[in-house]
Amino acid sequence: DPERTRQAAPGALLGTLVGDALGAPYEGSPPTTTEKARGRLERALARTPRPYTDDTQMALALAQHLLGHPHVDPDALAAAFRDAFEPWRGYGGGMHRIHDAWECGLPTAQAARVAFAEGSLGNGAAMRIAPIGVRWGHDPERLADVAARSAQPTHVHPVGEDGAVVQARAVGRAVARGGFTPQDLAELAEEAATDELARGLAEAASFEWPASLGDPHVAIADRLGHEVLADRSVPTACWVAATSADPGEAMLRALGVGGDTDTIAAMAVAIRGAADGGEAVPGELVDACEGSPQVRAVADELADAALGGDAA
Ligand code: F2R
Ligand code: MG
Ligand code: MG
Ligand code: MG
Repeated sequence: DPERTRQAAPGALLGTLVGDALGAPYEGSPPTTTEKARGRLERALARTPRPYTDDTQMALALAQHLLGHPHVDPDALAAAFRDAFEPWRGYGGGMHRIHDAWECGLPTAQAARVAFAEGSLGNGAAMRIAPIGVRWGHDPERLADVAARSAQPTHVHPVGEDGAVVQARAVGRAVARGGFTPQDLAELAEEAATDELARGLAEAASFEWPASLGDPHVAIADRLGHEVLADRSVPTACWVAATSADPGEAMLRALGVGGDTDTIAAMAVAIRGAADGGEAVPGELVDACEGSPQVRAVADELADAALGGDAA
């Protein structure tokens, strides 16, 4: 459905931006109640524009790359990440070392192992993946293949790569179906390549929390995780997306879960935004973020590319 892709593209990319920029002040915060999460959001909105961080910077670079390389070329993508890199955007420690290795001319595959010999299992390849969900949401098999390739410059650890594939599949499902529910969590668990992601998603799919116990945020952070590792944040973001009625609620829930707040919010609001469309992402949140016109423009270009056919 072309109209769905046109709506989903800005939803997914603006969702990444809003979650990142409004979650960033609370990266590293403990989980809290919904009421206090509302306070976190109000304080973020009180001083604008909110700068985006590495999550959006890399998503923008990946989106631009996809326009010229729809199936992803890891060497060219590494060069795009290198050129976009601004060190003050809050990158992970391993990313600074990989960037230096690129600057020193190390081949992509070697640079990907300079920080951690087995590769990074951080959520950095997942946090930036929404453009691939938009571009390939109509073709799940190709989507998984392209998502895995997009992780190669920075996240060659199987868990880091699988986190990226799972998050791409989640956005892709939301793009293709215009919805995202707990049933999707169970299906994503079955498709996961690693035990770590499969376990986290299965736990997310079966998580039950009686309303009488109050907000689930502490229990979610404990059981599913809210840390920087892919298997401790991607299932959490998928759970937030599946249990929120709209992108605004996903933003609040992610602020409540805390921990790697910018990244969990970026991933959760991207999925919810893809499912509900760009119009469903509150304008007040979008307008508060640095770079929203640029993100909107590249989302439209990506939708054009996705609708242009698979031959590209
Ligand atoms: N890094 C942050 N936030 C904290 C630092 C910000 C700082 N205060 C500042 O302002 O500069 N946020 C961003 O990083 C996350 C994405 O990380 P990515 O791209 O995966 O990076 P990295 O370094 O590869 O992995 C992150 C950490 O995970 C641990 N780790 C990864 N692989 C490991 C391995 N094989 N063995 C052991 N540990 C591993 C390390 O602690 C890494 O540093 C997002 O939250 C983004 O917002
Ligand atoms: Mg960040
Ligand atoms: Mg190519
Ligand atoms: Mg983060």
